[in-house]
Amino acid sequence: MAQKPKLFVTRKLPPDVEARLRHDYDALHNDNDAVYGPDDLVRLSMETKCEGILTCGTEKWTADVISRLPDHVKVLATFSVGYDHIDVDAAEKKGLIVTNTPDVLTAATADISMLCLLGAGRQAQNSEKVLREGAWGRWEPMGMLGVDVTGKKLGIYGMGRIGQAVAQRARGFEMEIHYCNRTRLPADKELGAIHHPTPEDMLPHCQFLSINSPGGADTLHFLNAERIALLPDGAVVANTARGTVIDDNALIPALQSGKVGAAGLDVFENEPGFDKRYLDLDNVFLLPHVGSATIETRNGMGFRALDNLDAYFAGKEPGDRVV
Ligand code: 8YV
Repeated sequence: MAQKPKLFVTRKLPPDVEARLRHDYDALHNDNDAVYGPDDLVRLSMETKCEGILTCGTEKWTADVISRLPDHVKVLATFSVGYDHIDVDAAEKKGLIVTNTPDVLTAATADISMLCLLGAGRQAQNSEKVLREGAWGRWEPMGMLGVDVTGKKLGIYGMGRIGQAVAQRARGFEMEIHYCNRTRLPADKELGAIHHPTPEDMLPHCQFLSINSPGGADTLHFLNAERIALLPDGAVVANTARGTVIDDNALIPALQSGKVGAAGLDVFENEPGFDKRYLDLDNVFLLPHVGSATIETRNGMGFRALDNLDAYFAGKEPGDRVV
């Protein structure tokens, strides 16, 4: 019987994914689910003599780590659609194939964008707190007031797969969809959404703003003080993309002043750390990066990553090759 390919799996994955891994690969698993630092990544790649690595967004594949990988490592499959944790230029230089997991988490992440828009808009965190703290005294005409989502203008920054799925959901709330993308979508994908070639053009329309762009250098601190100033007063901001897209030093004062009425944040710069000043604000709805956190979606991500690895080891082109 042919030898199973050697794989290094950096995190503990859902049981059905682990079962397929054990069936098809000679893999080093991470049963304790430790998060490996740069030296561990290099050492374990060497010790396992692996040809493939299955990683998550928690591992940082910097140019330094990639340059120190042994030459037998040929393919790095990430269990994520985002790949800002991988220096793709360094990977390309080393001839390392990188794959990701698009499509399978589009719906789950778009759902969480809507949850952030609704949660922040309706101040869900404060309502829940009142119940948890046993402080629900009486119904009040002016108590727990949020703002309507229905019928408002929603701007989507980053109209890729997830942005389009947010638009589809927001249409159910009768929102007027605006979007900012380098290229305009064809009519069958735009579905009446209003294209803005620049953020500066779109932001003044955004009673609600949903950030669905990739992370990385191109979008670093996109939502800065100058751009926040362009939003309508009291705008609601949701981010399920990457924390780096928001400059916390600009958003936090805007939330304090009420310039930004509320924010729903699922992602943060320097996760699992985050700017603790958010905790002092009652107009933020906070989640710990759960965009793709459903069992169906996490299975889909694992299977998609394995499909890519299976293709590579069968001598075929992986479907989701990034470099
Ligand atoms: C994941 C994500 O939870 O896929 C992505 O890019 O941000 C999340 O869905 C995480 O990165 C898993 O590795």
